[in-house]
Formats: sequence, C-alpha cells, structure tokens
Amino acid sequence: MFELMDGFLKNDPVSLQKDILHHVEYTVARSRFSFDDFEAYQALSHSVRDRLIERWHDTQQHFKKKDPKRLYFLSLEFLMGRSLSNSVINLGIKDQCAEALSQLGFEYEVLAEQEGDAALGNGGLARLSACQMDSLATLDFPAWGYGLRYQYGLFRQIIIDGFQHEQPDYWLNFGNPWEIERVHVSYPVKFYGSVKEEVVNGKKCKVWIPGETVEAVAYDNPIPGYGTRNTINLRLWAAKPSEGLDIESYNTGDYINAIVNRQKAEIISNVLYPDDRSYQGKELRLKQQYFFVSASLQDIVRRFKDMHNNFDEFPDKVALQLNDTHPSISVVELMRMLLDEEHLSWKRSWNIVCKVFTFTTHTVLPEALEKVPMDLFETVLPRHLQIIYDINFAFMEELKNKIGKDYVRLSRMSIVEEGAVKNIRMANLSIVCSHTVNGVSRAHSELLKTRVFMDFYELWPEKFQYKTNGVTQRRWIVVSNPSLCALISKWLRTESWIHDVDLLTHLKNHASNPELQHEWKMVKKINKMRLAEYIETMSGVKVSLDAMFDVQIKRIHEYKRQFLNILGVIHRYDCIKNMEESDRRKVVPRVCIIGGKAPPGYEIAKKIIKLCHAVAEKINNDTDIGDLLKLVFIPDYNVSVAELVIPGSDLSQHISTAGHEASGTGSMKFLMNGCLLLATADGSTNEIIEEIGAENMFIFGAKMNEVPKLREKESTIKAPLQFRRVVRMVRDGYFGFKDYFKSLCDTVENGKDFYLLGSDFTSYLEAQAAADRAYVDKEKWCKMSVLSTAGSGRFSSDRTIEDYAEKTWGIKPCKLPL
Ligand code: 26Y
Repeated sequence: MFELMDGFLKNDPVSLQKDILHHVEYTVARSRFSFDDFEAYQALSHSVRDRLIERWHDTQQHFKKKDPKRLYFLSLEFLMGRSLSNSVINLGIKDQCAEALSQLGFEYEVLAEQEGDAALGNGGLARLSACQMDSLATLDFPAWGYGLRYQYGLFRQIIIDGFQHEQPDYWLNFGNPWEIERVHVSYPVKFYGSVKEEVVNGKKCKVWIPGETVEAVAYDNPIPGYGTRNTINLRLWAAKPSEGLDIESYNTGDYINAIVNRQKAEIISNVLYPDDRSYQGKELRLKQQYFFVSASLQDIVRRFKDMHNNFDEFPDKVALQLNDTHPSISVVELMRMLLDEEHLSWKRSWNIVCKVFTFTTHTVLPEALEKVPMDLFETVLPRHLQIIYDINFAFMEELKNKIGKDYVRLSRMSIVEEGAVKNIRMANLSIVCSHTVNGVSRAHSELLKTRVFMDFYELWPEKFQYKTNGVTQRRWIVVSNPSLCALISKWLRTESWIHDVDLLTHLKNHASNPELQHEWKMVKKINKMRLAEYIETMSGVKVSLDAMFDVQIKRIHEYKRQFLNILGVIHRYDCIKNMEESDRRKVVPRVCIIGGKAPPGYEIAKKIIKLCHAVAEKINNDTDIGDLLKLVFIPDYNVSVAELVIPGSDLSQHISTAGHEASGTGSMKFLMNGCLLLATADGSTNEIIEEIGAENMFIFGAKMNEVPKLREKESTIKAPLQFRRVVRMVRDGYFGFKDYFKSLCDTVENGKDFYLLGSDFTSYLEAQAAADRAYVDKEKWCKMSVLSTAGSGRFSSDRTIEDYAEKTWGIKPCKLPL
C-alpha cells in the first residue's frame, strides 16, 4: 500500500502525493478524481498523522525500554490551535507537502486555512500549556500531557451591533483527524455515595461505596518535536456512560429513561468553563476536575505498576505537574489510591505524595484562587473530604509545633476555610502537598512570597521558585511568520535558532545594516498587507499600510485596561479634530486594533467591547479624519487569528495596572516578531525591559510598589483634565448609548478608579507620543524592531521547560535514536 523507507513512510513529494490520494479514496471516501479543498485538507492531515503515529509509537516504546522518570503535565486547558501547520514544520515536510499538493492542483496555504482551532482553553494559561508541550517534545523530555476532551471549546464570539454574543464552539462537527480514539483505554470514575468502615486482612479500612460511575475514554493527540523524531502524547479524556447496567431501571420497564439517564454521563466532558466569576462552587466543575484527575492517575499508576512493584520508587519515576489549582484534587486522589486501593500506610502514602507534586499558580488576585464549598465536596467526593480533613489535621499539628497557637495565622493557612459556608481552599491544599510552588514571572513570584502566599513562604521558603513563562518560536515565528523566519535564517546563516533560540541575539550585529533593514521592512509590509486584507474582510474597514498598526489582543478584563486604550484613541481623535491643517500633516497615521473575548458573565468587559465599536463607528466614518486614525475590533480572537495579527503589527500594548498580570505571554510573541511594546512594568515585561532595554520600548505608568499608595490617595486626587474630558465625552453620549456606558464610566470616576486609568493616563499619552516620534524615524524604528527579535530568546518556552526539568521535575531528555 504505502511505500516504506527503512520501515518509515517516505517524505518525498511523490510518496506524499500517493498517500494523500490513498486517504482521499479510503479515509475521506471521495473519488481521487474529484475532491475539494476541505477533503484535500482531510487527506493531507491523515497523511501527516500517519507519520506522527510512526514516531509516536517509536517514542513510546523507547520510553518504555529506558524507563526514565516521566513528567505528567495535568491541565484542564490546552489551547492547541491548528495542528497541520505546526506538524508539517516540526516534521520538516512543509515544502514536500506543498509540492505534492501543487501537482494535484491544490495550494498548501489554502488547505491549512481549512482547519478550525482546537480551543480547549480560555487564554494565557491554556496557550502556555500548548507552548510547553511543543518544547517538551522538542527537547526530548519523557513527558505526557493530560486533559479533558471538551465537545464544546471556548465559545465563539460574534458581534451584533457592536455587542458580544456567545455561540457554542462545536469544534468536532467536521471531525478531528489529529486525535486517535483509544476505545480500549478507559477507566471507571466514581462519584457520590458513602464511606463505610470495613476490616480487610485484619486492618480497619475505609471503603467508598460510590453512587455513580462514569467511563473515561482516552483520545490521544500526538505532539511532534522539532528536529527530533520524539513525539509525545497529549491524552484527553471523554466521558461515556459506564457499561454497568442500572438493573433496577431496566427491570421496572423504564427502558427509555434508563438509557436517557445513562447518556447524561457524557455531560461531564461537554463544555469548557469560561474563565468567569460565576463558575465558583459549581458541581459540574468539580466533577470535571475529578473525572480528568481520576482517569489520568489510574492511567499513570497502571503504567508504573507495569514496570515496578514497589511504590516507594514512584517518586523516582513520576513527576506530577499541577497547572494551577484546577487539577489539585489529584493530590487527594493519589492519597486515596495509595491508602484504600494499594493499602499502604498513611505515613508511606503521604511520603510519596509529597515527593511527586509540583504546583504552578497563574494568578495574582487572592480572590481568584479556587474554593470548593465543603458540603458540595461531601456530596460528590465523600471519601476525599475525609482525606482532606486528615491532611489538614496533620498539617495544623505540624504548624502549631512550629509557630505556636497563633490562631489567626493558623486559620489563614488552613486548607479548610471556616465561616458561614465552609470551603476547601484548593491553593492551600496544593501548596501543602507539593514539593515546589512557583509563579510565572519574577515579579509574580515575589508577590506570592510577600503577599498572596506569604505565610507559606515563611514556613517553607525552600519550596518557592520562580519560572518566567515562555512561548515557542516554532509556532510564533516559523509557522506564523515564514518570511521573517527565512530572513533570520539568511542573516544568521543557519536554521539552528529554531531549536537554539539564544542564537537570535546575533541579529544585534546587523541591526543597523541598511540591507537587513530593507529586507526587514519588506517582511513587515507583506505581513501588514495580509492583516489589512483580513481587517477589510472582517470589518469592512480599509486601512492604510503607511499607518502604524497598533494592536491590543487578549482576553477583555478591567485590569488589562482595554478601556484605557480606547480612551487614548478618543483623545487622539479629539486632538486631530481640533488641529490646524498644518499640524495635521505631522500626525503619524494609526490603525488601532483591539481583539479579545469578554467572559460571558462579565458586564463591564462586555461594555468595553461595545464602546470600542461605538467609537470605531464614529471615527471610521468621519471623512474629516480619513486615514489619520482608524479603530477596528477583530472578532472571535483565537490562536489562528493571533498567528495572522501578530506578524502584521508595528506596536503592541500590554498595559495592565502594575501588579495584576501574573506574567503575560502575548508580549513575548510580539517581541519575537519584531513588534515594539508599549507596556507597563508588570509581570514579565520587567524582564523584557532587562533584556532589550527600556530605550527600545515605550514603558509608562505606576510601578508595582506605587500602586497601593496611589489607590489610597485615589479618592482625594483629581484625575488629569485630559482624562476627565474623554470620559465626559463617553458619559455625555458623544458615541451614543449614553445610559449603557454610564456604569462603565463609573468604574473610573468618583474615587472608584481601582485600576488607576486616570492616574496613568498622562504617562500613557506620553508613551504613545514617544511611539509616534520613533515611528517617523524609519531607521531607528527598524533597529528597535530588530533588537526586539534579537532579545526575545530568553522568552522561549524551551528555556522555561529546561529550567522546570532541572530544578522542579528532576527529569532528563530521553531521545529516540535517529
Ligand atoms: C474557570 C476558572 C477556574 C479559571 C480558568 C482559567 C480561572 C483562570 C483561568 C486562566 C488563567 C490564566 O490564563 N492566567 C494567565 O496565565 C498566563 C500564563 O501563565 C499568564 O501569562 C497571565 O498573566 C495569566 O493571567
């Protein structure tokens, strides 16, 4: 059937073409003489998948033979985006695929666009997981990811009359060629019921009699590394009804209802929770968390037991990474498995648990830390609640021995929060049971030590680490910006930077070279053209390529201050309107681009989206302004939209109130693509400043240590006149919807400006003016742009993952021989 080379599928265009035609006929079931772009995409994907599977098998066999310590990355969210474009790059077969297709009359780029995004996550945390999977594979680490196979990913955003509406993302509608359903890899997951005490082998044991069982079925997604044959696995679980018969319902003759009830099991993996305020304490959320954790741990323990019979070796073979608190019930589940199923003593079990877990937190706000009401826990997971009590009791005793009877501090640190409603604090549980805890930038980690987890830091300073996030240059340069990729390789005379990203620093030597600058500007222009076309298709607005493309794309949130951006645009509009003709000629034309989803239950965030549309309507239709200023909102922002927008941007904004963005990773993607940053000294930006120098960025606003004082003074200090003026324009209905925008304006006036838009406004405008001045000097701007890319190496997820591997997980590469 397929032509084999040394036991492997061949990658030359002729062999690829044969494979594609084979899949057209036998997988897609279309005639090889007549198939369309989508069918060609399917057949191409299956041909690529075959190659992934070969490597996947070899890698898994190799891991099994070598039996190294493995990392299991537990995350409830993965934002993988498209797989085809990434796979052909990592396999090194893009050109061959393109040639094979062109002879069949298809264009590779067109087919790649056929694929929808796998959007099984909300934002930064979820895309970080995806970048880290790419680095784990590329660096040959023996790692697996575990998550949930949601049927509905993150909602699709549609805009009607400027308002956000949410639509379900039924991403599996057209099939998913990248996953492999493992019907034989399934585990029962139990819920509800009660706990009894029994005597087993003369020992008293707790026995959980569950009330409901749901089956978890594995779907494997191969993740190829770049420049290696190593291909790791992302195993996602789907809920299916359990095989066990509900005899009673069947006997009572209620056959139809019995089936309908069984089918309800599938609800568990139906839908991703949006990062919202309304999710707290929801039963389905807890069930999702436990479902995914229980199936993953059964799988991990089974794999361990295949090779080992002494659980004391477990920490030498297994590292379990908690991606935020979302999977933290796994510490309790592992305890339960060791105690109740493996019948290990408490001491031995606890010793094992404490050596395997590591915990990364992605938030700054104490109120964003997950809590689960205790009575909900008791209903859904009664045995787990008992274990949590036991863990907490032991912890409190240990703590009392160390700090005495400081009850205020004891109650702050307790895993159980007392009060009218008792809660389980998932973060405290994770810290107590993990051997390392880390934040996602240096500044964030300092905040954890001095504020959020101060008590724990005092107790266990050795547990705390910091790991600055990173993003993968494979996806964010090679896949999304092929022209820049070619340019970099040409000037560095090597492609090695794709896996050794520190080499990018050599670009500095050429930053002022006119020849490089000419090519650099051409690349930017091509990418701006692509973006301009997209903007026109999506919003009908025609934009000038001479204008500076100024972009803010990320989830909409008050602390990220898109409102500040829009108020800045209004100010710019107002200034231009009031200018003499002679001054207008000096204005640097701008296209301001905003994109992002508001959490469905977050009213103010939704109003910010509407305001953006209302202001855009006014400005874009003002013929007096023309190309001097445009404002566009890009709907349904997701990974593949980011791949298009980032390379085409000149300037990008990361303007959160200092002390609120744990890290931020969007900035790193822009940096890699030579876009200049206009940013506050928040999260990872502090480290970007160190790397490329404040002189190559536009930094503004209050510093982290100034924010608390400014907040105290906020109610007594008047905001600057310019700020009051633009807010007044919104308030007075200059952009319409006067009543609707009232509550939005209230968030920044009358002493309630919590995110300090008013006090940062003047320095924001100064930074914007500095960006305008720099843009006029094309050589200077281009040099800053080259230096941004040159300094981006430190923000590769390869660096982050190497650091985790060495200092947190204790794992080593396990490379498949070529
Ligand atoms: C549903 C709920 C529990 C929930 C779901 C998702 C809560 C939070 C989240 C996501 C949080 C998140 O994305 N945090 C971001 O993580 C990035 C990666 O570390 C950081 O760069 C970014 O600053 C942080 O906001």
